[in-house]
Parts: sequence; structure tokens; C-alpha cells
Amino acid sequence: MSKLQGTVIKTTGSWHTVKTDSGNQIDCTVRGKFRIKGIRNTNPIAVGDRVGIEQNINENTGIIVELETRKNYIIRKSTKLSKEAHIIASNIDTVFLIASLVEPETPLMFIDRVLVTAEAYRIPATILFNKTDLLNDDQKELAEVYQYMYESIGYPVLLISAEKEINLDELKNRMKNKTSVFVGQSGVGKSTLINKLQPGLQLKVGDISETHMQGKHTTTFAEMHHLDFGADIIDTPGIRSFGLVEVDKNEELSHFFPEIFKLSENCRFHNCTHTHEPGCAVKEAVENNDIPFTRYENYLTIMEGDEGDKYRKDIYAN
Ligand SMILES: Nc1nc2c(ncn2[C@@H]2O[C@H](COP(=O)(O)OP(=O)(O)OP(=O)(O)O)[C@@H](O)[C@H]2O)c(=O)[nH]1
Ligand SMILES: [Mg+2]
Ligand SMILES: [Zn+2]
Repeated sequence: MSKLQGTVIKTTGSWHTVKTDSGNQIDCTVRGKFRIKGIRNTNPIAVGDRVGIEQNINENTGIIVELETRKNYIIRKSTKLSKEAHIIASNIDTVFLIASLVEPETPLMFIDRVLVTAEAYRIPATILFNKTDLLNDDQKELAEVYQYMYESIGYPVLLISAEKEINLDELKNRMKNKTSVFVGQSGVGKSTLINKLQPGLQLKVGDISETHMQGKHTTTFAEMHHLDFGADIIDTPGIRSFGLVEVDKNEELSHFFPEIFKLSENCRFHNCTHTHEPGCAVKEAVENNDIPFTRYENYLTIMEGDEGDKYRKDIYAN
């Protein structure tokens, strides 16, 4: 037995692949319980975790015996009403949210939920609208409207095409010297994009179901890949909906909508929830189009909670 430190680059059920600081890959099981206070997470170890392992030299396997405190993590509820949570990735420098206007269409609600999570853990987020090669003129215009909307809030947006390799150099610049994670629905092109960024990687990609215009959940486990231009990227399985964890809705939610938070100091009541209160600067800004209506709508929907979601299914159409 020898003791080593490393980073988890892949987890498949009870086995975790750890890349040691000297560059070896060792498949490990876990000893002991690693829990986050107050959360029931289904996976004790996530891709990105820094761990200490005891290696069994003879078998090139090991045991994870130590988990370093996570700098941050992206987490979601396992299902919408579940109390259990799943850590998608940890210790990340930036989140790339991959969206698409077609095949499949990403609801703005999905985007906003991911952004709230990124804000909650103070991880910078960039939105990538992929598949721009498939857009007609009206859709292109819509993509630009969304780009303007999110950029005016402060989130960088790139309109890209993995297929036609449009704007990928700009993406590379933003990924360089960082550990990033790609999140998004199934079929938006996360794995395709990584294959284009590093030809030869040959990650499995799926096609889009003709009947539902959805992906087929081709990537089944998160995995970190090192790219030769100097970036680490975590590819993740597509997610259908993004359940929020650890956000106290009444108290904190508005902190995670930067444009709402900025205006809330002008509200008459310091604990204004921007729903029913008189003298609310946020509602006024929505009426004046200074805050995008869809953002405010989505704020309200999240505020209503997962029970309330049932009555606003249209926003989730997915
Ligand atoms: N036209 C076009 N098709 C694309 C583009 N990017 C990806 N695709 C196609 O979209 C389909 C799904 O791509 P994947 O890379 O498997 O999507 P994913 O996001 O990894 O999906 P999951 O692993 O299921 O989460 C494939 O048929 C790709 O060829 C693009 O920019 N333009
Ligand atoms: Mg994939
Ligand atoms: Zn208010």
C-alpha cells in the first residue's frame, strides 16, 4: 500500500477513476462515508474531487480514503420532488451551459435554473447556443435577442456550431488553463463539441429522436478530459430538468438573479420578495422592460416551488 493524492476523472457507480498527481490512472473504490452537511447526496464522490487514495500496487487499484474540501460544486436534485441530490461535478472554474434553439429546444427556464445554481456557488457561467447552422433567419434573430438579453445581465454568450466549427477558437480561449464543465440537455451537442475541440478523443455521440426532437442520453457518466490546448473539460450526461438544491427560496433566490438583486435595494421593503409588495422597484423595472420578462417569470416560478411547477407545465415543455 502506498498513499497518493489525485483528482477523480470518472465515476461509474461504485468505481472511481483517479488520476494521480504523477499522471497515473487508478480505479478506486471508496472507504468511509463522505457526506455534505444537510444534503443527502446519492454520489459520495464526484468528478473533480481531490482525493487521497491508498494504492494496491499489485492490482493497480486503490481505495479512496480522504476527500479534500470542495472549492465548489454543481448539484441538482435527482428528481424534481426528491430530497436526494446528485453532485454533477466539483472544483470547477467555469460552467458552460450548452443550449440550442432547435433539436432539442432548450427552455429558458432550464437556462435560468442552471444560472441560479452557478450563482449560488459563485461559479462563472457562459451560455453557448449550439447548432446555429440549423437556424433559419427568424431563429437566428431570436438567438441574437437571447444573446443580448443574457449579456446585458452579465453572462457571456457565444453562438456556435460544433458541426460547422463556428466560433470554436473563441470558446477555446475561454477554456484555456481552466477546468470547465459542460452541462445541458441530452442531444444539445456537449460530446460533439469536445470531439471537435480535441480531434481523436472519439467520445460517443448520439442522434436526435425524430419523433421527440430529443437526445438519447448517450453520455451516461461524467468524465473529465484533458485537452491538448491546455484545458480540462468535464463532459456530463444530459439532464431533463434541473432541480435546485440548497437555495432558500424566500430569503435568497433574488440574490441569484443578478439583475433583480441589483434593483432590490430600491424596493420599499428591505425583505421584499418582488411578488406582491407595494413600492417594488423590481416589478416596476419589469414593466419598463428593464428586467427581461422571461427572467422575472422564471423567478416567480422557482419561487412558487416545485409544487407550484405543476401548474405551469408549459414553461417546462421539454
Ligand atoms: N447540425 C448540428 N448538429 C449537431 C451540432 N452539434 C451536435 N450535433 C448533433 O447533435 C446530436 C447529439 O450530439 P451529442 O454530442 O451526442 O449530444 P450530447 O449533448 O453529448 O448528448 P448526451 O450525451 O445525450 O447528453 C448528434 O447527432 C450531433 O451530430 C451542431 O452544431 N450542428
Ligand atoms: Mg454526450
Ligand atoms: Zn421588490
